[in-house]
Amino acid sequence: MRTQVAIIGAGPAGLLLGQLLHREGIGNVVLELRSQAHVLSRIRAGVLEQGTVDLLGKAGVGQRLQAEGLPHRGIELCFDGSRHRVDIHGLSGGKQVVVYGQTEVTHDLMNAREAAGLTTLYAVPDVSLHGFDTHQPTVRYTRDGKEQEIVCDFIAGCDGYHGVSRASVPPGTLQTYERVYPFGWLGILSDTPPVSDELIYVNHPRGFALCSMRSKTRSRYYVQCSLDDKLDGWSDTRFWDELRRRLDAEAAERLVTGPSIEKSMAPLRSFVAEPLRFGRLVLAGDAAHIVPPTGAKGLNLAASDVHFLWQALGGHYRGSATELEHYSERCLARVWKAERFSWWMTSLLHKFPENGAFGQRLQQAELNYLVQSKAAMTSLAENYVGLGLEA
Ligand code: FAS
Ligand code: PHB
Repeated sequence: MRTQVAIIGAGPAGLLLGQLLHREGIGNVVLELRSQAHVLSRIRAGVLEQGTVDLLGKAGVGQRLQAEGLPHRGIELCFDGSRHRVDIHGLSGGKQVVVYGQTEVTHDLMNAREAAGLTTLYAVPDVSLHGFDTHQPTVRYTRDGKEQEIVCDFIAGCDGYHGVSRASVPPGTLQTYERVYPFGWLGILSDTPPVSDELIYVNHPRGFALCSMRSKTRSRYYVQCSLDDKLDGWSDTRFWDELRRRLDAEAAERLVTGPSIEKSMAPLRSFVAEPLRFGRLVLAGDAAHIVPPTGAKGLNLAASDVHFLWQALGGHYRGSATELEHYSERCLARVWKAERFSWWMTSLLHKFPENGAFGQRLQQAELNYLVQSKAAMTSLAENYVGLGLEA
């Protein structure tokens, strides 16, 4: 088989890139390790920056998002038993975020890809990348017991943190930066009305909690948990009790509980691989970087990488090499600012026993300063809505 761009991974980065390239008349094939059903079963991000919303519109998949997405113009910080609203909209010069689950984004992109009759190979277990230091790289995989090969101009590695793309880069050509956090997030999805109209980020002596949502009738909650915790050790009852203990009295009273329809644990890390391009192999999204989800940046960073990659590949086929040459540095400028913000939000809101009583008091001082300082809340607001693409 021959195509212009072979895309590895059918997560939001791979599917969004495939859609944008198709609308540009650039042929592409997507190869995905897991089944389509498995990809759709994963519950992940929930908050979209306006830039991501706009890009999904350009990809032709903004209709349901416009109809069902929930615009959010503020968040609440809860600590010392009370909640403080941060006026995201007012402090960011009128910007907002939209709550719309990553699962729905993926669904919309898959439907659009299918409607366009584009090739997506699911459940491909052994993808390997070759010759990306030449102008004719290839991707190999097995189907029906026979080795298959795709000849292409570019390989887009959109296969996440554990994917094959970054792993295929020759040793010594990648510089990586990583910070692993000493805790994880336990998340629950329930068909219960959200405890509040806006997201509540909680700093509590027992640990972090987050109250989010997917719609007016479907809630998404998280509690900080130990890396030693096991999912089967967290019954629904234990989860709801723990969430209630971390909320302020009014929210705890108002919390509507119910059976979980999904429950999962995720470790937290900050990670960046540099550069993002190796000849005709380019990395985008979680394949290149990971942020702790506290700042709601993971999916949005994947979208901004895809924006730059769409411009770079489009430029190449129009005869301009500039955008491709600057792809990595343009992505990394934005990635590192989001890494900083995600690290800052995580450091501010989670329990770090190793930081001791002094560290805990510093957190309290920073939270009290934050909610009393327009300048500090403005900084939070402009990062939360997302810095501009060229910021
Ligand atoms: P993805 O990981 O979404 O997609 C990569 C795709 O590549 C997957 O479908 C995978 O199956 C496939 N793949 C892997 N190896 C392959 C191979 N060898 N061959 C072919 N395909 C391969 N972000 C937030 O903003 N908020 C959150 O609450 C949040 N929660 C998260 C929870 C978890 C458990 C994880 C892992 C991430 C979470 N994130 C969250 C971040 C998440 O939303 C990512 O930023 C987003 O999925 C990035 O999209 P992609 O880059 O497409 O990577
Ligand atoms: C979510 O709804 O899954 C979500 C929202 C905000 C975050 C992280 C996760 O910061």
